[in-house]
Amino acid sequence: MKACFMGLGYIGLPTAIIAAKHGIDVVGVDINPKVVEVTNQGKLHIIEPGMEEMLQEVIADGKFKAYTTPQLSDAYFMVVPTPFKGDHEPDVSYVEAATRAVLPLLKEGDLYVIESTSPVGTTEMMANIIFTERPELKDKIFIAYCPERVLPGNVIYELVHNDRVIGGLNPESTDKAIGFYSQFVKGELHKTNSRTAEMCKLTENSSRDVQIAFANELSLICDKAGINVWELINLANKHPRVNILQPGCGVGGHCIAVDPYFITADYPAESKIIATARNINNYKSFWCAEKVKSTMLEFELKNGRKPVVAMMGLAFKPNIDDLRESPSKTIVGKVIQMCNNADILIVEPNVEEHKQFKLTDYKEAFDKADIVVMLTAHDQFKTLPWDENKIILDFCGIYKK
Ligand code: SAJ
Repeated sequence: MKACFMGLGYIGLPTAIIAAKHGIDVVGVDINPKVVEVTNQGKLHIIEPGMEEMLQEVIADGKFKAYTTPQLSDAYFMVVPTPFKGDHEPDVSYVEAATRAVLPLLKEGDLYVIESTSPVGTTEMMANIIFTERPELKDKIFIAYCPERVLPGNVIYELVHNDRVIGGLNPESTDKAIGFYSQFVKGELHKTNSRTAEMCKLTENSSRDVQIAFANELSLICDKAGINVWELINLANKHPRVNILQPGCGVGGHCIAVDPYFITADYPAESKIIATARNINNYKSFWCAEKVKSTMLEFELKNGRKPVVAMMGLAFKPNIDDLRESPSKTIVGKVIQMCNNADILIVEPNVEEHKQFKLTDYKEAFDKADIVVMLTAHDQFKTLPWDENKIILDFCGIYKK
């Protein structure tokens, strides 16, 4: 079977490489010629441990090649972005464009799969487009929705070992898709229909957003109640059936902070907890920025000078270099905006430089600062000893106090 992956991003490229590694002839397609060029040179344009060697192997074995246009295959995978347009309205135009690009190549017996996180009903919508343009293919090709749930930074392992949900437009499509994925997925492949598979992906991430919102709400309550929220959660989790997640400075990334809107946009009257959780997690970032501002003002009133402030961490989660949709960045921007000509030192140990912010070494920033703001729980920050002479605002549980 020859497979064509439309979209060579964080998910498409690793999946294409893993499939090729397991002997499948793979064509990778991306609209960005630079991505195609760099990939064919055996260089990764995304950061994923161990992936570059694997790319070079599958290119050398002649099992993988990247193009800017789709090539005749037996299975086509839509792994393109599904961003927002307007006010949190899902945008499936990239999925539609990729579908229309492969339309002329589709033939009887082919498999068409959407992997991109999509609103419920997208697979049916794309099937209508296919059968409108190519009526002779009706009930002659297999169509399914198969979301991925890999954790950035652990993609190679999880792509092979995670269970997957396989949602066919009909049972024979589910079986056809299972036939493909079973060539390289060692996790269990769970059968369902396309709508349930679409909703499953959104449900997984929305459930996590709600759980994080509960932890963030606790942190606001505890700040007012004079309780250490880290100690509280640690104690509550001693209960055999309680598992409260950790408060943070907000929720970042292009998954947990995004996917819940795919549900609230389509089911606004019903999805109340999901919508409120999103608001709480967004509000937490503003609350943190206000906390920094008021602490800086108190310092100035008490000491007769503006404080030096260290903003520790720009990445959206610990120990990665991904700054996309990061609440830390939002907070740093707000603090700089609100507290003009204060001395703000910005730290992100996982990136060399940043086009918007001048970066300072984390030890130097910590030593110089009057106020230390812990935003992202990078391991490096855990080596910095608590210092009674500094004001430390720990929004991400470095010191748990
Ligand atoms: N966060 C907290 N407190 C916590 C856990 C996370 O504040 O207790 C924050 C993180 O700091 C980060 C955000 O939430 O800003 C999201 O981080 P994450 O650890 O949830 O991971 P992601 O977004 O990198 O990956 C998630 C995963 N989904 C789930 O865990 C249900 C991953 O499996 C998905 O594949 C991925 O979304 C995706 O692509 O959908």
